[in-house]
Amino acid sequence: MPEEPGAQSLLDQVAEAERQLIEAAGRGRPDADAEAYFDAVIAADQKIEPRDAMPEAYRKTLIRQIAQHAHSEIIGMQPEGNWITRAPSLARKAILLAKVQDEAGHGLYLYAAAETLGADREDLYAQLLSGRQKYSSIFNYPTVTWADVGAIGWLVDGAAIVNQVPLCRCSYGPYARAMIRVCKEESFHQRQGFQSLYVLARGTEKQRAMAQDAIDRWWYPSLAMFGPPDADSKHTAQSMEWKIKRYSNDELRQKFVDMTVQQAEVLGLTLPDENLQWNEERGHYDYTQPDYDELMQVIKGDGPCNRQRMANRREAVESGTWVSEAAAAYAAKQDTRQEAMA
Ligand code: FAQ
Repeated sequence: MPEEPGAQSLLDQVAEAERQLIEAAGRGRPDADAEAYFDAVIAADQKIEPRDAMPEAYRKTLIRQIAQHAHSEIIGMQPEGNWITRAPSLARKAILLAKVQDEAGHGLYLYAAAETLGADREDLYAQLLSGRQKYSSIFNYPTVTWADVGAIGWLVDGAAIVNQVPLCRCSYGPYARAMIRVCKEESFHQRQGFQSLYVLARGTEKQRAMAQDAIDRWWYPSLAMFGPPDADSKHTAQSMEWKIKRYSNDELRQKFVDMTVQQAEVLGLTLPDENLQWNEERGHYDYTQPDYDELMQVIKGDGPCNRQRMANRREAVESGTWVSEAAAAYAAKQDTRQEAMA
């Protein structure tokens, strides 16, 4: 029981408060019981927080996934960034600028979440540049027309939301909390993509054809974003046991197909799959699987734009070094001034 502070001197009260804090920090989290504590938190659908003991493999899996996710957001700025100077109107340009800026923000929340696991941000950047850590396959495809920006918003952000909404319930607190804001913003991104394609689909014949061509090219790479089929997914079973992932790759892919077919009907555009058909028995649409050999090739670095994306990233780091050096020098100067004034 905590003691009443009444009769103690102030310093005694501080010492007692410190003792109680140490006792509380130890309570329920003794080293010997760390594994049982982790299992109990996962079983109770509670959150593991940075202060909690966790299996090393859980920590490593989270760093791998969160880092890959963060890199995807940062590299993902490139395909759409390609159209900022060529957006067809001031309004479209402002929307696209805001969207690309949001992706940078998502990258920052995610790098911060990885840091809570003990990862070093500079090290994560270095691993991206050396190719040891990956980013989503989808950002290795080119954006050749303006309609590709709409298709990315509708299909790529649409797939990202289907994948990421369950991550809001991920067992690791900082990742789950970051995902809540990310998902709200992705939802806006998806709608702007849909709206942009909706306008093109009701424009001239050329505009409609451009929108259809973009969907034809982005459909299968978007399906591949969900990862290899469950039978070949090496991490899914363990990640689901740890409640990092809540659904398998194939379950999420199916959810995305079911949702998107109906939206394509509203757009009045066609998804490029002759086998798309409602299956009454399964209660889902049947569809043609993406080419998983192509996915593996793209992941390995052999997609249409892998080299270009990495070269741009390297160039951005090199040409931006003077900015971060100047910012660090300015911050150090401010600290020195404040210390002198204190
Ligand atoms: N691309 O055993 P699994 C966005 C790798 S953000 C590249 O199934 P897991 C927003 C996988 O890492 C898009 N690699 O793995 C936006 C593993 O490799 P490793 C990014 C892939 O982790 C929109 C190996 O294959 N989203 O779009 C891919 O259980 C517009 C075996 O696979 C996330 O990162 C792939 N498509 O499941 C931004 C979401 N698929 O490390 C800008 C979080 C698989 O063993 C513009 N991540 N791999 O060498 C996840 O949900 C999961 O990590 C999966 C993969 C579902 C991606």
